[in-house]
Amino acid sequence: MSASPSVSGKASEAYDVVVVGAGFAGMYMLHKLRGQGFSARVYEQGDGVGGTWYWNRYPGARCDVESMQYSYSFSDELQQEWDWSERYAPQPEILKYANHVADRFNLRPDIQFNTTVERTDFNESTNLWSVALSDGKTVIAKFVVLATGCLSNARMPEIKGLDSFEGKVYHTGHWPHEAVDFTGQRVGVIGTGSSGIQSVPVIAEQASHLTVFQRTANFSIPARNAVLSEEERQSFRAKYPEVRHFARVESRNGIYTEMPDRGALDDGDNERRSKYEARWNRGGLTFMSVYNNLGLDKTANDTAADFVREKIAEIVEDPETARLLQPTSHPIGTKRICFDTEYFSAFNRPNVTLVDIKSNPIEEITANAVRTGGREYEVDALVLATGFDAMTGSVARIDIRGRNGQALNQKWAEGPRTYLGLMSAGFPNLFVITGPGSPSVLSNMIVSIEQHVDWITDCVSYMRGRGFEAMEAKKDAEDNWVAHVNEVAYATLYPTANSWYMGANVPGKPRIFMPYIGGVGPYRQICNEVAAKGYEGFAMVGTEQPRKMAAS
Ligand code: NA7
Repeated sequence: MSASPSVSGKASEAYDVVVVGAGFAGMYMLHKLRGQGFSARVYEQGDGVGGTWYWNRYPGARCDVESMQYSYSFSDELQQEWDWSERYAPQPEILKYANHVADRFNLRPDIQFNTTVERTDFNESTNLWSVALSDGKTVIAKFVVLATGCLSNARMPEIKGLDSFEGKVYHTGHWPHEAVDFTGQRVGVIGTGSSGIQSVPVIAEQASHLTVFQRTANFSIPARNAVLSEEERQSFRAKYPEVRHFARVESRNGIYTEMPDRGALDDGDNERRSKYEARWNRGGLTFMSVYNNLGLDKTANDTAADFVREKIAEIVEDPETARLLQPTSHPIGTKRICFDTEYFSAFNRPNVTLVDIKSNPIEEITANAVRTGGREYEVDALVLATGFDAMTGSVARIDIRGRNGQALNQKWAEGPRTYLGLMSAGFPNLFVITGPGSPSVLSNMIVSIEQHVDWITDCVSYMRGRGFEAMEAKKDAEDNWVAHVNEVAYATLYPTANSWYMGANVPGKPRIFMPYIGGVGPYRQICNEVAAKGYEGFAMVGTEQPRKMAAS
């Protein structure tokens, strides 16, 4: 790896760009930077690529965006040659795809695995970052890109006695690489978000008994997963130009689907019901886009929520279990809606019990049981499907020091502050991919990742071409953006839910609606306009003059 002329001579290793993480964001970032002649090095804490799909190996793990869309678009050869086997790809297949991409584009030589970035400091006199690694080395970089993922910091719940449990404890977000077989075991699952909802039906088939500990009932729509035929793949591939264009430019969530043109209350009861029924039967993520106001108007939202609650009551045979499974704590869609395969019907099995830990919180975990409501539920193994310190958790694990030695964790103590979700004032040349303040987790992540990577690459190429040494978000631009992110969020129902979007799942985390809800298409347009105006809202450091960096 040759260091670029602009950063060489400062340390044993120096790069134009250090990228943190080798998930889908880090891999594409590396590919794109190399294509522009930048020297780049990726550090990845795991021993393989894939990011969230490397860690989340729990039973039933599957993407909730259709596989033909949850895939890179930057290479037409890649999207034409890869055969997705199912409508929603299972985790092992997505991980195989990530490995295929790493091999196909020869990314591995520039990725250092089993290495955590522990600390990074900005040097104001040289405008360079020093990056301290878990292997004891420090490398120098002009730019640091945090491709650390939004759902990669698995969160252990604080439950009394958890350490004293003598059986095996698994977190869905940190699942072992070898297969886990629960056959003949009494298993307890704590948590009923997407990970719990996907894993429960699979574990129920193996376990002698499964006890599901539910704090908050969740809305879930049938995924209607199915094998993809060659004809289906071919017809989708043929329309890729249209699909990708729509997802990037026109959509709100990075997904190719119909755009609703009316609100839920514009239809009569029968018409509305038949539309919900059709979406329920179609399955998947488009349920919420049957109408254009489900995320905005509580009365409209109630019509969709009531429909799903009725469905749950129809599926679940025991009325008390059905009642507990019917979500009432939040409007539908304001916590990430789930997609399942036989989740609710799993509770009709004689070997599955639902325990309400909202009314009776877990008192203690003992050596072999979970105690709640004065009763002990004996289990041989515990599955913690308790989620993540989402969006900011993985960034917070790195000690990032910007101007004047300021810690990013300190700056973000009251909640993340960014301009466009891409940069934070006081931290020059430090980019975040799909960070807080960008559409991120409210979108098809790969669409948003590609947009950020392309924008960042254009930006550093622009700086190289003009000889700028550093770039930094201006404070007023950041303040305005944070205000805008809040304004659009609070015009919706989303902030009314105690969701991980709000940081509400982590005790003590500030309650801020973190992603940008303004939509993928409008957000891209804003980013493009900022760039077209010479990176409006960013301060460039250094005199504008053509200078050479690597390969320029
Ligand atoms: P989520 O969606 O954050 O779900 C976590 C679940 O665990 C949720 O039901 C929580 O209840 C529950 N939880 C968390 N902490 C506790 C404690 N201490 N005690 C009991 N129950 C607890 O994480 P997932 O991994 O399922 O999904 C994350 C995203 O991945 C998902 O949205 C998709 O985008 C993919 P709560 O709701 O907080 O009451």
